Amino acid sequence: MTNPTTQTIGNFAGYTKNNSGVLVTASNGTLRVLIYSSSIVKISFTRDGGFDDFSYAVCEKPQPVEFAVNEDNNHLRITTSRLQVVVSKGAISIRFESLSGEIINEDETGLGTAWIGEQVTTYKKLQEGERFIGLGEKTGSLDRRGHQYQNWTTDAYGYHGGQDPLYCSTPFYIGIHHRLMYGIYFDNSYKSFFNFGASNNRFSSFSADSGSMNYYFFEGQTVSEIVSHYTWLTGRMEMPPLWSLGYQQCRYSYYPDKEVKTLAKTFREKDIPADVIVLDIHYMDKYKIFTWDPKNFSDPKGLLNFLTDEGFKVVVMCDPGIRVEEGYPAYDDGVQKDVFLKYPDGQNYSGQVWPGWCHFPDFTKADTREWWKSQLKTYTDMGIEGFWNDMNEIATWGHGLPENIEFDFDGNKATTRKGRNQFGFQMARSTYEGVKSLMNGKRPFNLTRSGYSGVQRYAAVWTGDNVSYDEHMLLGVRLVNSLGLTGIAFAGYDAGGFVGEANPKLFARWMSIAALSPFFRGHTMINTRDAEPWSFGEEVEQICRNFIRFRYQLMPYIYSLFHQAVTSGMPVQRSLTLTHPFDARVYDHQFHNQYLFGPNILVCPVESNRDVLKVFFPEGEWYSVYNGKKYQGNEEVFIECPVHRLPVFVKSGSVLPMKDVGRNVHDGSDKLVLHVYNGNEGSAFTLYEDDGETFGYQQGEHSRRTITFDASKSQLTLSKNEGAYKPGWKTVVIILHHFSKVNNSTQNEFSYFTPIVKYDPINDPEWMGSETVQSVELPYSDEQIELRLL
Ligand code: MIG
Repeated sequence: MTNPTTQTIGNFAGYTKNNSGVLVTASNGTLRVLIYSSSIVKISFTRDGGFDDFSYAVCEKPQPVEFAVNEDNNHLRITTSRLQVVVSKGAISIRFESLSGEIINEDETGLGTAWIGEQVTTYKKLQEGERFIGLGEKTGSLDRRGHQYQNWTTDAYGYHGGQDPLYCSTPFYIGIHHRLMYGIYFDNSYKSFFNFGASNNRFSSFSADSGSMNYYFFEGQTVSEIVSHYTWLTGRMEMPPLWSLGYQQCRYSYYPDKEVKTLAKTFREKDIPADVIVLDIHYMDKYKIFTWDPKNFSDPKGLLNFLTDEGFKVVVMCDPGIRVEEGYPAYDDGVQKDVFLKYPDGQNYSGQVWPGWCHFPDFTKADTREWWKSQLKTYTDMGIEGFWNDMNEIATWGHGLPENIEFDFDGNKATTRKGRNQFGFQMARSTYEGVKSLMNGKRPFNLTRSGYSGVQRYAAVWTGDNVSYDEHMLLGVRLVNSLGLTGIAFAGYDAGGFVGEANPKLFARWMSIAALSPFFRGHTMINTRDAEPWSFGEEVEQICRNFIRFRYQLMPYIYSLFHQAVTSGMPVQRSLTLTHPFDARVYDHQFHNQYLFGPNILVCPVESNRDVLKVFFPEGEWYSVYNGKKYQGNEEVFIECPVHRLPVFVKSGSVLPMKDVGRNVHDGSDKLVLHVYNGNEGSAFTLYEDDGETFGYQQGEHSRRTITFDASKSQLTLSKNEGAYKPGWKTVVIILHHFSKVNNSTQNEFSYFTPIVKYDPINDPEWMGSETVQSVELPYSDEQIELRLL
């Protein structure tokens, strides 16, 4: 046996064209170019003539699109209406060009795609000034240039700011240079490696331990277009239940049931809106999934009824490990139905985790998914609608999952080496598909810790066991920004931090930021101090109340943002690279935590102990949410940010659809509240509504209305209701910021927030601030509604 050295498919020998692309034969292998759409091309290399096209991530096929193939002495050129793929004759090398011939991305000549033994790598030329974003749940800077990463799903308890890998593997990134950009999705679930010019000045590369070189190249003019292409290919989320967008209260763990009830009551007594109480592992009997602790949760149905009456939903912990114990129904039934992961000799694999020695369902097997569903029925029968998939990296004591465990892979047999990265994804899928089919048309909420590209179709993702300190809070923001760029719009972090304990200021700041994130949940580790909104004193309680209430006011806006994620894959929490990819300031570490919450709200996360922050305002004008103060865009400005005033700004010319707050997301009044922020540029926003709980919206049971502010005519229009759903609003309240008096308007002092009881006006006279606004009330109707604002 010789030591493996680098091997390629060699030199161009010839090609054939077919309906969906081109097959290029080379001296030592084959290159296949498949056209998925005019902007999406799949590139595959093989040494032996075989292509492995099985993929859990990809859910689309090549579309019938026009493309031309031309040949000259040196190149083969495949042209769609958006893109040219140029294959060099001689040593195979690929270049992607725009129609006008600009190089968007190209193989590094001389390196190309190559194997060393089983390991396969594609090397791309590092372009001048090239930046890299995405790759999902990866620590570090927004711009990944100069760094390398690994995809290998890992239980990363208490991870640090530079740790890699974490829980999710999503091998998709976006490259940006010279006012050009592209996306690459490497469809290979072996342990994979990305190098963005780390320790070299020649190439960026992606590589896997084994398996095929299959990658998808996405052309696009904007980052959102590329994210939309990627989520077309790997799928998008369905509408989540509205309640899951409310505040979720978690801890490891609330027990016994009496404590859960007290918790629920306290939210109501304190007038802090909340929708969910999460039951972590202690609800189970000795950590065994599908059971209830007979002492601490003796009457689960009674508890659920109580919580339902209080307006709460419940999310339950779902661990994959099934305790090896005869007489435990899930175990007996699982053994009988043969659903577990196995060693090559057919023995079920056992690993140790909370319940003791466990077997693990092979979620890559259809029968196992069906079995998992039959087990979950015990929850859905009780009326539980929320599910939390944890420990699915797979996490076991010892962190040494053997590599020879066999996965069914839906008939494509694989080992841990290929299966591990897919385990969490397929568990999330099994849970989602299972409970969805059991819930009679109601939408489940599903949360997962581990996942792979495409997991957005089945679950929200949270960033696991973060740590209670300021830098970790900001890291969480960047992780969610990056998950959004990687197709996972419904993501969040443990507000307050999981490991360790927050101090009052940190907790307040964390809750303020998290209130403006897609998935909003407070959580903390076992044996830590209480971490509820009221656990840190009266002032912190009021700050938490203020920001939780602000989120609830914004719910019509937030829900509409989720609908954008459903239709186009657009993230809810938006890295500024989505709108300003070529602006160097966006990547500057001073500003790289900033994001847009939807198109119109700029959030500037900042450490809890800082009172002043330099903020980068993108172009346009921006208004403080506290006092309406106006800031010019395209500037960097120092902003005061005492702990009760996270820097948050609204874009001029925009309209925020809002509502009054009740105890949960479904509560409130029958007033639709439109906040209009004056500006020279107008805006349009689609207000999306539906019943919030069924899949009827997929059959037209929704309401869509475009809210347009036409700045030149100073006119606000709410277009006629489209769709079969009729929202229950009776009144439209229009609140005009920075407008002079309009017909029939009343003028008043306004604030989204309520004063802090113990607030010290001497040290900070602008405790929260307020502004003078005009308001107008109109009757709501399904017909077009117009208001002149002159
Ligand atoms: O070994 O269920 O990340 O959120 O509270 C720890 C207990 C298992 C890890 C999760 C965390 C959860 C905890 N779980």
